[in-house]
Amino acid sequence: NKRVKNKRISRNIIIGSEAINLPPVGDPTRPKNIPDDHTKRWTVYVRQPPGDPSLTTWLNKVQFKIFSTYDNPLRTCENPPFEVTETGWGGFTVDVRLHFQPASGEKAQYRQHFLQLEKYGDEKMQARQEAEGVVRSEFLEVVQFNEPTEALYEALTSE
Ligand code: SLL
Repeated sequence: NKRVKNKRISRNIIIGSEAINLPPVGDPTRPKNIPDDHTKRWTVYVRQPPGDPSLTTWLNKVQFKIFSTYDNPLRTCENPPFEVTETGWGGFTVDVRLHFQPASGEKAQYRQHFLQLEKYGDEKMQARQEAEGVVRSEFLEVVQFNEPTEALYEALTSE
């Protein structure tokens, strides 16, 4: 696995979450089998920015470590969509582990994402979250490969 000297390649990903309110207990449209204290449905995700080349050229697998009281809190996504959907009542920090294609020889990289469930930001932002019925929180993350293997370099520069 020879490495390409003096080269650095970066790719962008979006790490984000979306949360919506669940219908209250007693509402006939509330999904069944959800604990009474859960007020939100949320999704945490890793996505490619619009217009970017395919993530899976270099990204092999994503693990999301969610709050320890959930069943099987280490959730593994071997294929897109790289996301986890759950219900709950409170926000917490999700550990996001990015695993790269084996030919890349790269070690996993770690990121964190705070699962924002409540409206946030200035008045205008909160008004939009209210109108859309969704609280979304997204960050652009840069993933850098320093002196990538020849295989990874090939894959990334031929796309
Ligand atoms: C706190 N940081 O300590 C927060 C923890 C945990 C939220 C929030 C339900 C989990 C489940 C849920 O929303 N937990 O049903 O297992 O206040």
